[in-house]
Amino acid sequence: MAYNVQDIRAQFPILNQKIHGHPLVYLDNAATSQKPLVVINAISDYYLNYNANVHRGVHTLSQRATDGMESVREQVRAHINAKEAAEIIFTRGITDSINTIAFGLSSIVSKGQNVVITEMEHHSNIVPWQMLCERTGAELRYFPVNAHGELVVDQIDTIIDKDTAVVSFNHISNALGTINPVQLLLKKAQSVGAWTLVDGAQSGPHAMVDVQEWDVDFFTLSSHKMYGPTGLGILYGKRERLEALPPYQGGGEMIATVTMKESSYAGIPHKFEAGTPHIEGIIGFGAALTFVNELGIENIAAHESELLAYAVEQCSSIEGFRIIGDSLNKASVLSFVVDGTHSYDLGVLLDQQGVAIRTGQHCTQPIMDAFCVSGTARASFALYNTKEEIDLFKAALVKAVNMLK
Ligand code: 7TS
Repeated sequence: MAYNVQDIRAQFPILNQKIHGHPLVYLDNAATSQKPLVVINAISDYYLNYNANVHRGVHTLSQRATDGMESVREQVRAHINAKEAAEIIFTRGITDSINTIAFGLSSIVSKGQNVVITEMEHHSNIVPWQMLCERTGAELRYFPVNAHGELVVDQIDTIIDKDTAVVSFNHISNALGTINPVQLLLKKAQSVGAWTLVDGAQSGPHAMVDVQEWDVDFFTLSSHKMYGPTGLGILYGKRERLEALPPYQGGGEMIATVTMKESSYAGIPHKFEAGTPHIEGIIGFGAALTFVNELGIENIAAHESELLAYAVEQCSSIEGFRIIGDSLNKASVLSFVVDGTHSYDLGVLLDQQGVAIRTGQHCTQPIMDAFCVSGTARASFALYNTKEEIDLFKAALVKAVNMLK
């Protein structure tokens, strides 16, 4: 199927509006993507026709809702090639997924061991590990980043050693766009028997991942960055790893038996899904996955790479324009500063011209510090963006810079 961006845009009515009198140019996709009609319709179909709680009722609506939710679990399994659907846990988001694992490892990681992350992690892949290290006395280590925004892996044999308990890092950086050498890091981590986690927040919408090929222990995705609803994350875990961890939260539906004295827990995935799940979100995410897969993630990635190359070419002529993170291997994130301006001011002036970008630290303060910037302006491209929008973005940026200098 030919990639027809105008047909695709017709699926996203939100894009067809004016902001401050200008056509909306939405370039904040790394924060959250817009939702196509098929997702919105799937959610409204759920509420119009089969809203009920899941795994609880014998009645027909509850059965339909349960079947709908469980069919998405199977869809996600197939999407990332997990061995079984029980290895797919529905969480509240990437943050919730990582906290679930970091909490669960509290009684497994101990003093004398270390936890390895990277300098380009989102705070949600830093703070839970710092908290784990505080609880256990383990040491937190990280891979530094070079001037191109790539991981420096020369010291891999000293950073990951026989005492490494956990290695956790992102597949693609939200602040820089860098695509990390996942298999290199995983192989080393596996050679010392460490637990491994890959944060796929930014790769979900751009790259196909096969968790069995990677042989990773945990992999997490965000629905809302993949054209699905907010408030939903996917946590994949290998059966034996998930079974070895205690549940993160206690409550309904995660138990086998409860007496006034004690409780025993259900098997996976339910052990990690206490309480009523985000049923509408899961149903909507199923529709989002179908949408993305019908377009083809490779086709989407090729379209976005073209947009990134075009944006870089267009913006390079702006005086003082500096890209933060110019690895050759990167996804469609353009993080930049313009010397003599503040990213926040650029963001406000772009918004006044209809262009939505993100500014600031992107919840990645350590990598901002490493680049000695207080923050960046970030344009991130999605499957519905066009070269015409990049022309509007560039024109708006030039105008903003001229106003500020
Ligand atoms: N990890 C990465 C790599 C991310 O990009 C994000 C969100 C998260 C984790 C956290 O996801 P959450 O859904 O649990 O909040 N990143 C961004 C961003 O770049 N701008 O806003 C949110």
